[in-house]
Amino acid sequence: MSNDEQAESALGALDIETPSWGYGDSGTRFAVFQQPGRPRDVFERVQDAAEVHRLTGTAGAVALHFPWDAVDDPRELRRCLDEQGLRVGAVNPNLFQDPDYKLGSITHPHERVRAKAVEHLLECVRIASELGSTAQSLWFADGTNYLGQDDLAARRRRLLESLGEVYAALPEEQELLVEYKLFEPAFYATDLADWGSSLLVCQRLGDRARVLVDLGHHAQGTNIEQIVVLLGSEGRLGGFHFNNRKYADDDLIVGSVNPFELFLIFCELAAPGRALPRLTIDQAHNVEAKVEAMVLSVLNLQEAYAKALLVDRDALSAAQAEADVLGAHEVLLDAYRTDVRPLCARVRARLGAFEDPLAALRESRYAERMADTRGGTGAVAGGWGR
Ligand code: RM4
Ligand code: MN
Ligand code: MN
Repeated sequence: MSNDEQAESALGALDIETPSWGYGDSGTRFAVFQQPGRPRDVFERVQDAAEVHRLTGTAGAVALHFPWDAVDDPRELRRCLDEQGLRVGAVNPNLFQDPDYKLGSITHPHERVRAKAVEHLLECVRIASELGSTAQSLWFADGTNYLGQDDLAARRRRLLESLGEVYAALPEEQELLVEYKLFEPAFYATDLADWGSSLLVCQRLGDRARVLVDLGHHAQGTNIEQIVVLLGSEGRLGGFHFNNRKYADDDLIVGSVNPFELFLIFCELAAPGRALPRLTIDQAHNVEAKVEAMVLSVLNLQEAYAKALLVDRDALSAAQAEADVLGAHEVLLDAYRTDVRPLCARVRARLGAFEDPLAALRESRYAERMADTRGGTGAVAGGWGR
């Protein structure tokens, strides 16, 4: 197979999870903006996810968030996913909205609150089993705002203890993905602030605990592609939450602010001998149309991956071996400058999707049809809008 054929076949196998919570109402710290046609429940969120997959051919799974996506009978949700031609992605517990968690969840100073948090995590393990999901994706809002507010070492002990309980209850087919975030909502000391803090926890827990990298969760200027290499070489890179940011955890469309960084990340994710980890979009589209934003996000991921697949790895290794600093750099730039849009369009068509998914979305009038059937604005349950 030629390099191009190889790239084409790898690109066709790209598999992105879109987030149920990215379809519902969301907002800034200041307001939640309601959009006409927004899904009113998890079944309609799944319907939107299916539309994104139909258009792009590359978004075959949907990540779920509980209790936002809670239903009386999980079998009904499983059936709905099947009917829509989607798989269930990671299950994301929610330990950041209940007033009990104001001072933390699994690190909270009070035993009662920690027990409640652990019980929710265990419930999510059960839900995942019922839905056939293979991952718990954990993000904790835990941390402190003022020095002296709580004992940092004790918080670390509580965290390990609580997660130890959850890990022990995890069935074979599920893994724990442990996300970290430097800042927000705690601003003095976040309990899992960086990849190192998460990695240490994962190493204590066991092989099925791995780190999840969210692109909005680092200090400015952090070299994410190097984190991919470090975690990858320890076998601990569990997954990615894609989005883009300018300043903080902005959750903008992936690749919209810094497409070059996204390309560099994919260069490491797709390096020879590496298997792609779980790839999920984690975004909140506050001012842009949601389905359209998700489609564009998938397209940006396809293009970044395609460019990374076109890197001439032999030429790169040769230049590196000869200490040809700018020669090696040029190999990367060559791939980055390639117009991969025709390649991506070809692959999408082969997958039974659309050469131009955004045009197809507009022509189908999906947004208008949903606004008609689902109604206009007004807060709905499940998600930030509730
Ligand atoms: C957090 C984090 C989590 C996501 C929530 C909604 O900042 O990225 O992954 O579930 O936001
Ligand atoms: Mn995230
Ligand atoms: Mn985030």
